[in-house]
Amino acid sequence: MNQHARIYVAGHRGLVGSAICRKLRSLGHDNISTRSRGEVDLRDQAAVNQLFSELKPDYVFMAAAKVGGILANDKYPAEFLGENLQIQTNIIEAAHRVDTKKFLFLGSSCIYPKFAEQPIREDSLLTGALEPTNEWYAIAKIAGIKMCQAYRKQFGFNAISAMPTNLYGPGDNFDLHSSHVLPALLRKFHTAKVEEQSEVVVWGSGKPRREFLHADDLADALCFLMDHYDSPEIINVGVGSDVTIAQLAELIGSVVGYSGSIVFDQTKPDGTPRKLLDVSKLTQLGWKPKISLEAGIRSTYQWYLETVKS
Ligand code: GFB
Repeated sequence: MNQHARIYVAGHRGLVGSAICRKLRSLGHDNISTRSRGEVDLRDQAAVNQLFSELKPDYVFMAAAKVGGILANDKYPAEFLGENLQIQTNIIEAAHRVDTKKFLFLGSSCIYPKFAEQPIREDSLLTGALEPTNEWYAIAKIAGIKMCQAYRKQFGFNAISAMPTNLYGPGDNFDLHSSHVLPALLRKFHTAKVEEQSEVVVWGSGKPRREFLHADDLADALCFLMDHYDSPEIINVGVGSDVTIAQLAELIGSVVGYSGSIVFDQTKPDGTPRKLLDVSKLTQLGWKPKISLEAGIRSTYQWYLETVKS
């Protein structure tokens, strides 16, 4: 991507989109376009076509999606399936129509089978049943991958698909009902410390393992892939190691400075037991993450204190 290339970042207000914009600006890109939800409804094909005929982007980062944690996925299956299908189908078609040079689609590690062999290789896709709590979102994301492959096969459209592991960072959603585990626990531990509560409730058994990638590392990887990856095959983006939810809770407790106890609410779902990505394909291309989990949690907590609380 040259520095004056026309770049459209879909979903720029979200965790991933905002990180991509920060990264692109830091690399000196000066022609980045974004649109808020109020300006363009990405579920509306006519509005999306109109936007693309105005912008005619050379590069598109497709980070717009309906996302959420384990309970939100389970509670709103229609939106997680339907809205994601609409948004991604509209954007892929519109980008193809205006001859976008390169298109990057973002999937998720939940596209892989619930009991995939660990660490999960890219070729595990569609080899087994999905985790029921997020199968709706996963099916939409699998359809997005297939759309990219279909447009490449039929029209020569240069679309690539990256599969990030669980993400966190500044700009995350801290709402306790719809968020992912890491921001939820930061908020719960912070509240417990400030209100001097004797315990923090963590959902599930604490035994599931998750891999966490900072959004700034993801954005760095995505810019790298735009420049160095051209293949219909999906590519994993992760850190290559994981922790149990109980270990994550301990770590967050120590970063926040909370000294009470942790209790597990086993009436809440665990979800997939483990989803550690095999990142050897990306590592071989020459990319590695830079932000450790502890440093990333510290800076995200700082952001939470400065932004959300104020
Ligand atoms: O991050 P999370 O909501 O989603 O939950 P998934 C991860 C694990 O943390 C689960 C536990 O075992 C949760 O039960 N957990 C413990 C909590 N305490 C909490 C809490 O307070 N809030 C939340 N949210 N979880 C998501 C999918 O699955 O992974 C998405 O739902 C997406 O579709 C994302 O694919 C990558 O990791 O289970």
